[in-house]
Amino acid sequence: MLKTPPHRVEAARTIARRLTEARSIAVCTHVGGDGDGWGSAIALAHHFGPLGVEVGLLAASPLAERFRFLLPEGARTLAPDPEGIQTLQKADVQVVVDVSEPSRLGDFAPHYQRERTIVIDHHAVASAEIEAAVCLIDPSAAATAELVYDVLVHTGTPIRSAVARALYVGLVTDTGSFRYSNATPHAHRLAAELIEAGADPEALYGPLFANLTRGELGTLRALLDGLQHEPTLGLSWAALGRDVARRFGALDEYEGVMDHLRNLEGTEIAVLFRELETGEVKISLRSTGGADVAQLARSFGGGGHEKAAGATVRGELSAVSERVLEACRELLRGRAPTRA
Ligand SMILES: [Mn+2]
Repeated sequence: MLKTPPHRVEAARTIARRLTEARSIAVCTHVGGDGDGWGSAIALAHHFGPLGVEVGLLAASPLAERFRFLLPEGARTLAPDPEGIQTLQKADVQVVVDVSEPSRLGDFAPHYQRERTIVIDHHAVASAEIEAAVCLIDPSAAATAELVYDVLVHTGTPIRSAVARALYVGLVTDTGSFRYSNATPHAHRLAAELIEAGADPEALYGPLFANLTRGELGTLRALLDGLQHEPTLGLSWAALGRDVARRFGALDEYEGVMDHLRNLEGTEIAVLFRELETGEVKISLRSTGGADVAQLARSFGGGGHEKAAGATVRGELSAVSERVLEACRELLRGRAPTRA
């Protein structure tokens, strides 16, 4: 079994005890939950459900189709409707995974009570944290799934294969399939543990990555057609108007698309703008070098990690994108060039 880093032991042990003693827990990840958020939440359901704990899986926004296969048999997720909110309010413990800011809990946000709230997260956030009784927060963790693993190890119950699979999904998606800087030796060791516990990387590849729809490929074509690149600064970006979403369907999962922007030679910051039907623009930022895009995202009311962040801003696509691009240029100009 992988050893929990010493600075995480106490919190992991406390959380393990509180969850084991609970009769009911409600677990929630952020709006637009990703592989790490849902993998972490569903792993908790798989682990504590069989221990007799009633686990409510809250969906601040709907569970993406491609993660549905991870759910325990017969399980469903609860929207922030009266039933979902009641489940949250009645739960002995309210667990928040992979969420750094209350606003990311959507309509569930007002219903948390500090003394019953547990936060497990790896985002680095300076302010606006969620108030909680116990926190296991470690920005050095590759994924929230890594921290959930620490908690589960301290319950004394072995990691079942369904748990290992869900945690592996968190790890593999948040590390970009073990390609980003968070693909640490510890993350690789954890991957080995999870594979030994029953996660099958090849079997997971299909539902996670080899499932592009024709609509998503159409979106990708539109994006590549409109790709912009400013080589002297290392800025690459593309903007997808509402017409693209109308034609090909809204893009739920865009990491694959982001990869094309990020992978363009000489790119330091990649930005994807997506115009939403709500009159807002969704901004996704990726940094390949030392630029901190989390800070940039925060200045637009968003958040995230140093190298992967985002925000949603009200306004016209062209106006919003020009403001964000100008901020990116300023950030890149202020940095010593790392590329010739
Ligand atoms: Mn994460």
